[in-house]
Amino acid sequence: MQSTSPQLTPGQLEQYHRDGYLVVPNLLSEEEVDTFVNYEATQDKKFRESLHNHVDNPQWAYVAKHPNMVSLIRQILQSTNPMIVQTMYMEKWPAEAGKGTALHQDTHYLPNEPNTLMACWIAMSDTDGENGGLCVVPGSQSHGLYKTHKSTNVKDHQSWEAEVGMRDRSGKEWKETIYSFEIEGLDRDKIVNLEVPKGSGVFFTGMTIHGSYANRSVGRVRRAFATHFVKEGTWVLRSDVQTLAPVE
Ligand SMILES: O=C(O)CCC(=O)C(=O)O
Repeated sequence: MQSTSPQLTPGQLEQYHRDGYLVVPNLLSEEEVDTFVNYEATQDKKFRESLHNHVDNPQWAYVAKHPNMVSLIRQILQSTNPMIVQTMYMEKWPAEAGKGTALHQDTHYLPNEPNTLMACWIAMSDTDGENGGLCVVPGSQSHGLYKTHKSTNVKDHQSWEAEVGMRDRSGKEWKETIYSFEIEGLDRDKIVNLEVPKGSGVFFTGMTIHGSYANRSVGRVRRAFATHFVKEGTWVLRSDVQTLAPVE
């Protein structure tokens, strides 16, 4: 994908809305991915705990605002000015049996009104089921928010809990506990392991069930950069990520 304003075909858009996700090849070049990965290798890992590195770090902003991705986000959200909510860079090393993220819907983590949340997850190395690549449940975006419990598969998934502040449009504030959400009673046969090569991306809705498992490969690091977007005018309730960033 070389053009600065790539567009999805009607067939790709239909696929996105039907399945709740779409894999798009070659969003970033090999060189662009290597530049980011090499930069991150020099950084303290604590840096990755922030969800707002795209605001003041040029390397993170470069990926989060990449024109190939933003052009497709604009098209999917039918929005001239989509806004960035948060960014995450996730590395999973095989030697440490790097754990994954229990299967969830992003709306559990990022309630927003009206719900326009979506994500673009870019593979920063070759990824697949073996090295803990992204998996999705096609069509799951059409069934509302599923019930959850705290993740229980400790071999595969991180397990954590945190308290976050919430603020609604009227200024009312309260606290909520969020945790490693895991969908209750999920049929594992419905889970599809995606094979996403380095530089390619997966666009998915905030209601699409997705996650990942541990890296069980021999020597293949799984790297991914995820950016979460909403349409302009959307209210994100969590106060720690309420300040949205424009895409340019
Ligand atoms: O890559 C993963 O392990 C999970 C990513 C994820 O949950 C997300 O990007 O929203």
